[in-house]
Amino acid sequence: MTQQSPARLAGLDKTQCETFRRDGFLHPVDVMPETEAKALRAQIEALEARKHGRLSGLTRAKPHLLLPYLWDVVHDARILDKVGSLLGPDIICIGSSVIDKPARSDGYVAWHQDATFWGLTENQGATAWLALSDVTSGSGAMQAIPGTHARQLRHLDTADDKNMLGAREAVDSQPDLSRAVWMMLKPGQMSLHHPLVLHGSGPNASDDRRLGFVIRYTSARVRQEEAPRRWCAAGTWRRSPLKSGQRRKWTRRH
Ligand SMILES: O=C(O)CCC(=O)C(=O)O
Repeated sequence: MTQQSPARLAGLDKTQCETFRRDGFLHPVDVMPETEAKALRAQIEALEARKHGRLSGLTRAKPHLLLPYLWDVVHDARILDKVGSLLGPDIICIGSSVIDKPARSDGYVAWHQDATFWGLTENQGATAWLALSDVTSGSGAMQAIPGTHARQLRHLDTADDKNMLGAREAVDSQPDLSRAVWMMLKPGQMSLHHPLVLHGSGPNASDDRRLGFVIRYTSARVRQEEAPRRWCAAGTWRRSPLKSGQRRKWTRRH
């Protein structure tokens, strides 16, 4: 796997791991310099320009399978080392997406738990939400409610097309919004969230788009029970033994 930054150890520290386990999410986590995130954004925008200004839904779903520069992000040790701190050395990628909220748009993401439709054998996972633009309360940052990752809640179809979720779903109960935490990010930072933590986001009222590249990782022992044939793995990784002062290498397993 290509190394993209100078040798260093880049796992989460103990406090960060404890925060994720306690709250079900963690932010902000530095991944790459702002300039690098902006260069990724520019690559996506160059592609959009060639595709009449907007990526199709098909291209935005699992785009790392189409676009080498996003494949590299999925495999980037600066992300894998941190996800590995939470999930252990064997990790699988079960999906990715480019999530876009255009400037001054009214799309929102209703309060939900990601695992609702995933059908996983266990919720040993973490979503890495990498910011490619400024993510603020005004641009529609995600919010999450600490400690809601302990159990699966019932969801319903909101029948609202402004709800950007695939099944227009929302949790079937009123979340305690007084406990909600904003997950604001600068370009190049990510948040990490558990498959069961309750989260959502509002419209983008800012003059810039809110753009994120989102990668779903689980432990490699996790299987999809309900639709095994649609299990969509881009590969699993094994972590090399840690040697003092060296960067860890991740190699692909088949
Ligand atoms: O991008 C957002 O606002 C929400 C994304 C989300 O729900 C997720 O990544 O699980």
